[in-house]
Amino acid sequence: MKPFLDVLAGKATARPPIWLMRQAGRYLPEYRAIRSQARDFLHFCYSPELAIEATMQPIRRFSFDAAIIFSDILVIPDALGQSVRFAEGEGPRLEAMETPEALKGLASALDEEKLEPVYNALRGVRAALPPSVALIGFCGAPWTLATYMIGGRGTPDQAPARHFAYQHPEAFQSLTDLLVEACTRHLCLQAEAGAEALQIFDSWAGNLPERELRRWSEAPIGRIIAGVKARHPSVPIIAFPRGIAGGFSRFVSETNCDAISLDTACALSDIRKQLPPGMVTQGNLDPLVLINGGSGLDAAVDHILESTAGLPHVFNLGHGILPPTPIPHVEAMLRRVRG
Ligand code: 1CP
Repeated sequence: MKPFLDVLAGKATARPPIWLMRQAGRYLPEYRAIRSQARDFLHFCYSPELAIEATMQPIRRFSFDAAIIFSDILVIPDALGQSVRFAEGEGPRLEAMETPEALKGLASALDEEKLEPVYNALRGVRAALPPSVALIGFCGAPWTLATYMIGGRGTPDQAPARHFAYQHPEAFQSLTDLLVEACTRHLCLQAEAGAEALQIFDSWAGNLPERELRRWSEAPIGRIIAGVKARHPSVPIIAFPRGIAGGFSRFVSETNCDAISLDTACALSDIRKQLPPGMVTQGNLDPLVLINGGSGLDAAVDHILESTAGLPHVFNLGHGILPPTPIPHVEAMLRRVRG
C-alpha cells in the first residue's frame, strides 16, 4: 500500500501523504557530508552509490511517503552535448546558446549511455525503499530547460530565452521539439528503471504571457505526457507550472497531467473553482514559513490541511526546500500533517 500513489489515483486519504521538493539536499548535514566526497555536482549525480544514498537520506530521517531520485534537470542539456557545470556556491553555468547557430552544436538525440547512472540509481533506490514509499522520477520542462540553455545560468526574469523566442521563433520551436523528444525518452527510461510517478518541473512558466505559455509550456508538456502515456499508461504524471496564477484550468486541459503541483502564491481557497472536479493537487507550503517555524508554521500547515480536507491532495512545499531550513521545523511540520 502506497498512500502517495493512492492519492495520485484520485483517492482522498484521512491525512495527506507528504514529500518535499528538493528534500534531498543542502539543509541535511548528512547530505553535505557526502556531497564533499564528490569531485563536482554532476559527478555526484552520475555516481549511483552517492545518488542512492542522497535519495534515501530524507526517507530514513523523516519517513516521507515518496522519494525523488537525486539528479538534476540539467542532466538533459548535458546529455545533449551542451557544456554544463556547477560553480561552487553559485549555481549552474552552461555554455550560453544565444543564437540559432549555437543551437546547431547540440546532438540530435539524448546520449542515453551518459544517463545510465541515473537509471542505475533508480533501480538501486527502488530495491532499497520500504514498501509503502513510492519512487518519483523527474525532468525539467522544455521551457525551463531552454531558459538555462540559452541564458547560460539562472536569470532573474529569463529574459535571454524570452528575447530569443520572440526573435527566432522557428529556431526556438526546433529546440523545444528536441527537448520534447529528450524529456519523453528520459521519463520513459526512468519509468522502466522503477519510477512509479513522474514530475515535470516548469519552474519558470510564470514569466510567459498567455499565448507564449500555450506554445512554449502547455503544448510541449502535453506532447511529453502523451508520449510517456503511450508507453506507460499507468504511471501518473505531476506537472509543476510555477507562477501561472489564473492559468490552471487551461494548463490542466491542454497538458492532460494527472496532478498539479501548486506554487506558494496559489490561493487554495480559490483553486478548486479553476480545476476539474476530482483533480489531484500537491503543495503549497511557503518554504520561508518553514524556515521561520513556530505558530506561523502551524497556522500555515493547518490552512492547507483545512483547505484540502476530503480532497485528493499531496502535502508539499510551493517550491523547493531552502538550505537554511532548520530540521526541527521539518519535524514539527510532519507531526502536524500526520496528526
Ligand atoms: O552543490 C549542490 O549540492 C547543488 C545543489 C543542488 C541540488 C541538491 C542542485 C543544483 N540541484 C540539486 C538536486 C535537484 N534539483 C533535485 C533532486 C531531488 C530532490 O528534489 O531532492 C531536483 C528535483 C532538482 C530540480 C531542479 N534543478 C530544478 C527544478 C525545481 C526548482 O527548484 O525550481 C531547477 C530549476 C534546477 C536547476 C538547479 N540545479 C541546482 C541549482 C542550485 C539550480 C537552480 C539554479 C537557479 O536557477 O539559480
